Amino acid sequence: MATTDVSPIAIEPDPAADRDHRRDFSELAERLERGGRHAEAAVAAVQRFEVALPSWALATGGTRFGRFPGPGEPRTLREKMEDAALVHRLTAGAPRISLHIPWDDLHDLGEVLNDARQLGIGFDAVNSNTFQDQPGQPLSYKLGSFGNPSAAVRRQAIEHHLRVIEIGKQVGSRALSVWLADGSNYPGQMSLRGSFDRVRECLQEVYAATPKDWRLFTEHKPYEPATYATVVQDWGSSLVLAQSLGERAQCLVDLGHHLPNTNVELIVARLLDVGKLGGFHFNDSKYGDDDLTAGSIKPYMLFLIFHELVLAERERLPGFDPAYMIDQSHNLKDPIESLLQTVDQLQQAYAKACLVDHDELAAHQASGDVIMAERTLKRAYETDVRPLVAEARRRRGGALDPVLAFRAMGYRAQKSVERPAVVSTAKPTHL
Ligand SMILES: [Mn+2]
Repeated sequence: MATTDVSPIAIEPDPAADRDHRRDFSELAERLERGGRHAEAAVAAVQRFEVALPSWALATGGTRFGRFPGPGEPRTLREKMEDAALVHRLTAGAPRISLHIPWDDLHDLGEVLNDARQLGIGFDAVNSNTFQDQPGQPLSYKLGSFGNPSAAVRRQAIEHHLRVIEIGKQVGSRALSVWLADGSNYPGQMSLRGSFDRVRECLQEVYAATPKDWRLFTEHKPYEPATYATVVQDWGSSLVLAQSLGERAQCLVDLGHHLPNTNVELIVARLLDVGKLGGFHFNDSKYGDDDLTAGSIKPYMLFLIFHELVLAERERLPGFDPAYMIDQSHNLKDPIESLLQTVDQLQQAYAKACLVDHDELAAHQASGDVIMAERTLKRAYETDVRPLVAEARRRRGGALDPVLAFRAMGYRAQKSVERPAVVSTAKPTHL
């Protein structure tokens, strides 16, 4: 899954914007230098940052009340990959797409691989789906998949995962992400321990079928669709699963999959501590699993999460290799614009975290200076790093301002002509 700088899509040069940028960046670099911090190290870090795009986020999402697609949306996996390639071209930070099976049409894998090669797009983790019944499927997941009391339903769910692994092998994936909707809506509906044991048992079989260089990610979620007791409802349950499966099983933290006010950076720290942080599904939420743009509601939390990640990177924690992916539902925004905005927000949060003076912070922590310790973090967080991330993108051939560059190139208008028929696929997007 080598990174490839993409494609023949041209970004129109804007000499005035370029001149302003160079001035802004050199002023920022100079100001940071005066405070003993170094812009170049942060630029280099942002240049290395990569996040995967989920195939389902390239078209408009929706709620159970409705879906309002826009013109020129991708109708096929090829078209989704075209859009993903553009997001990478403009942000220089999103070189891979994450497939969802069976939402993505993979009947001609040779063609899919050929398209991906042409577009310079790689494949990230593969995602299974046992939270919906598929056409022609003999047994229903209404009462769960791996946690279902019926052995036949569990077998069907396992077979699906084995197929997903086979597809993943062929496209060069290195991870399987499993999110289970299993749970109950009413007390007494299912055995709380029995359902968890069944899930663990099924996952053990799936884990054993993954190649030895793959990771298996389990993702927790407190509620929805199960409103009373989700089987993998919290990071504790996810951790128990990962620990009982083996070394290659790790926990995925979907930022929106937490109850309001949960301290997610603390969860990240705990998972890092036991070597079980697999990666992230980036998004944001105000109330619950709102699937909003990362950084749109709680940017300080996003920064504090990246702070934990930068610390782990600096300390070279054994096995630290987080997989980054976006998992959002774009119900109102143009999906491409929202993804451009998201990658930019992630680049900014990472850049800010790279600007924390760790020696200073450690000294304030050791002497118990609460005010100065917090100020050290806030000084990094409050730095306007926009010129810094723009510079990182520029050096990798991306755009200074991805959203403005996207609007200037008229891509959506062109696609509205090329992609006239909007396929109505009102699929749930809250993985
Ligand atoms: Mn997710």
